[in-house]
Amino acid sequence: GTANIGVVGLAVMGANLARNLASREGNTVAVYNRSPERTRTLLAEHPEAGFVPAYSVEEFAASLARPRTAIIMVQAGAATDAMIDALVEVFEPGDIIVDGGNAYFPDTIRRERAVRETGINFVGAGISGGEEGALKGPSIMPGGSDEAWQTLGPILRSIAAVAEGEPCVTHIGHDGAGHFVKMVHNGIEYADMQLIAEAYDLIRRGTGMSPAEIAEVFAEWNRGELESYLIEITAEVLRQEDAASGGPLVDVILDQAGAKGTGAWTVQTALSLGVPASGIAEATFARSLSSHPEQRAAAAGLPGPAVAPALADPAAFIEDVRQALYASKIVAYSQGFDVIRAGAAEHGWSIDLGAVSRIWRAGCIIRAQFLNRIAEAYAAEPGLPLLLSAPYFAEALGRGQAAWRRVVAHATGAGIPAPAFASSLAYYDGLRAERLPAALVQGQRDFFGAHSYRRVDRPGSFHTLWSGDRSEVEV
Ligand code: NBP
Repeated sequence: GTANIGVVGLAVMGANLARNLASREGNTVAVYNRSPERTRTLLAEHPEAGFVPAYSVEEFAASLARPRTAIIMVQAGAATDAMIDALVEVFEPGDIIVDGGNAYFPDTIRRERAVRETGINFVGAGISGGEEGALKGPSIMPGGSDEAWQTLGPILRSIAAVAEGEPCVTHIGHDGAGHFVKMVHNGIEYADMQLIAEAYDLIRRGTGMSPAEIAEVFAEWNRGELESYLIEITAEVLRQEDAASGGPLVDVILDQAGAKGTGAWTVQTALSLGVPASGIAEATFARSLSSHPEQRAAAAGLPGPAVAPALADPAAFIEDVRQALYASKIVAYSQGFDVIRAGAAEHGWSIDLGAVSRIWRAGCIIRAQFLNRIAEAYAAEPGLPLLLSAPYFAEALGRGQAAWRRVVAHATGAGIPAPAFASSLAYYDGLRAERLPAALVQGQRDFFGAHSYRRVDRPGSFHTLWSGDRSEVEV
């Protein structure tokens, strides 16, 4: 075979990734798709790419130079399993199968274990950036073995997005580590989007500004510390007029947010790891709440505040919202990195958190200036136990916390839901509290379940004889 890399699955993501690969010096790309029409169309539309087409997996395997390296970009789930099985039949030990789809990381762990038995390398690689990223340069999060990374690294580096001269790809860790980190990326994306949506809602309902006027606010914010792709596209969406109604597009879009499951996976994973990823959870729940029209109709008549609080100074309020957004964003990212750290410990992955923040600076949906600050925090202290306690973030939170409180107070007073703002603030206050009412919870647990408690003044575990003479015994 003559091709150094192959792509299986030529729907929009696979076709774009194949074109990206073909456009890089030194690559010859073999392409295969279950139904031959897609392959023919891709070849017809992109003769410049010099693709080597295959119409069976046998032909595909024969077209690849050894060790064969193929990236699967088919529908996640059963289709991915089917393609892996088919490639395992025609590949040989030392070859590399990459799953670039959106797999759930436990599936990747399972597939890696099964494929490894055959001597073939299996790499689950999270690829972020959507269609455009696949074509022009995505952020890539590969797992799998060190051996596979030797071959795959240079190829992936050649097609990845570039941030400040560095390709946005790094070997995340073994087996499912790449898909795990991609999952958390999406969870953080949910939180970031929800925070921006809450900021918009608060400004709109607080000041009465139009979406087009609020677009200018976001455009302005995009020139400061909030600079990011999501803030940038928010301005674009808010500016958009609807041709049919002549009004803002955002006012005619049905207000029920969809989800493909990666936010829920992140929250489920965080729960089982015992990591309080409350910002991501609130963002995921906010989408669920929006998507229950029957419940929203049932609640529509429930009372809100009798008198809406007036805003004395709308411009000052907008600045408060900006600071609250930045503070809440710091919390969401800190929580996301905690999920990665806990997942790495649980699964035995050695994940460089600073490197993760660097490969998210370009190509992916959460790309932002802000990620440089995270990279700097981990560079200064690789073992940082809590991202938001790093000096830069601690200072920013200290600066923003008064505004954050005013915004959450206004939201609750006005009856405007701001679950991600409010829960992030509660998380911040919970962490910094000298004493938590967890002491009372422990007392309750000891009362009804004899679960025992520890004391602040001496070591050991203790139980109060609640149904006896209420003396304390050591257990
Ligand atoms: P789709 O997810 O729509 O899948 C279509 C592809 O899967 C076609 O090539 C189709 O072949 C193939 N396929 C199916 Br369906 N069942 C198959 C089977 N049993 N055996 C072999 N092939 C099968 O494509 P996509 O939207 O390009 O996404 C590809 C992957 O990338 C997915 O995992 C998706 O979740 C992920 N994705 C990522 C992003 C991102 O931003 N990172 C965006 C979009 C998608 P056919 O032509 O013969 O039907």
